[in-house]
Amino acid sequence: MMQFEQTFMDFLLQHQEKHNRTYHFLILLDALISAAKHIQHYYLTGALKGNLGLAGGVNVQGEDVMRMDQIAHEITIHYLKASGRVIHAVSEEAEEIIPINPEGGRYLVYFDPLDGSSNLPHGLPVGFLFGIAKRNLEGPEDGHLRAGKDYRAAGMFVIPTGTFTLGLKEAGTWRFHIDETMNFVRPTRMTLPEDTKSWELSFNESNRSTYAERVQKWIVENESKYAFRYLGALAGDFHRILSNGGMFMYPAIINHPNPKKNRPEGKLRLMYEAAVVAFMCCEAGGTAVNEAGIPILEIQPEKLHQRTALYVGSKKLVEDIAQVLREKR
Ligand code: FDP
Repeated sequence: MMQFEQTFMDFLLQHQEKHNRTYHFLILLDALISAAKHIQHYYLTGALKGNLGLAGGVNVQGEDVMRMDQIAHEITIHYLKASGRVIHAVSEEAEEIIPINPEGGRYLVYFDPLDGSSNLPHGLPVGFLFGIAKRNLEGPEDGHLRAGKDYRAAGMFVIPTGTFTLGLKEAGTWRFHIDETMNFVRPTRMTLPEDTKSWELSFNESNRSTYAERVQKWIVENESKYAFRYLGALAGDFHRILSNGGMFMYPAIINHPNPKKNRPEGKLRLMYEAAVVAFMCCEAGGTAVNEAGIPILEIQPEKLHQRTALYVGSKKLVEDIAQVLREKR
């Protein structure tokens, strides 16, 4: 007898039917998966074709090179439009909100189609991150600036590794792997491990002296207990934390020797980076806070590309540093 893996679409179909839901969400996820596969293909062949370079360059065919993140953005918008299910989208690659199907759409999508740009020229892992909120079908239209707690789902593709992780509201975080037929298969529920032996700390060590003193002190007191790993692409670093436990952090930068380089509000974007990983983490039994120790999912965005500091991972560890962050200065 042949053995078949359960595909993502079969998994999601069962999920929707179990909860008595429509198939609109399936159509949207199918569009996001098509976009991710398309981006992955482009990325995998990009180095040979000379398409991973910076915009303004020329590739081996003598064609002008478009920035890879711009290509990823265009691919995603194409599939979102084709799905017919999206009202508006917010992309890291576009300053303004993008109307997709304002009348007939049902979902709001926040995405970063190619996150982790320092890995780009090397063809190393980057992320396609997205969060999904739903139109308020009963009441008055309630706007596109949604807090992470309003997301119905949030996920990430680690490109080009063929892994896909999706958090579903009150239904857990699930990981899938791409198979030889280009289907994402084998749903595996992710739960952050309790055992601290595998826990890791992940942050940009070269920024350490720029963090708040109390954050630096916390690092000194805790770093020897855990392995240290840093890829420099949020999706890849968070992927490890979700499997191994521990904490990824990108603290506020407030003590930079060049004050112009300080980032007191943090670096990562709230709606399509921090809230996305926070959502998946919370559904896997973890938590996430900002520099004030406030849960990331509670933060009401005031602008599209709002930034935040981020501490995300195993509950005990994040709550420990959150306590320090909440202390009065
Ligand atoms: P990048 O600037 O390289 O695009 O979103 C921004 C992000 O990558 C994250 O993916 C990553 O975790 C972080 O910034 C890396 O920043 P540093 O290079 O400052 O460590």
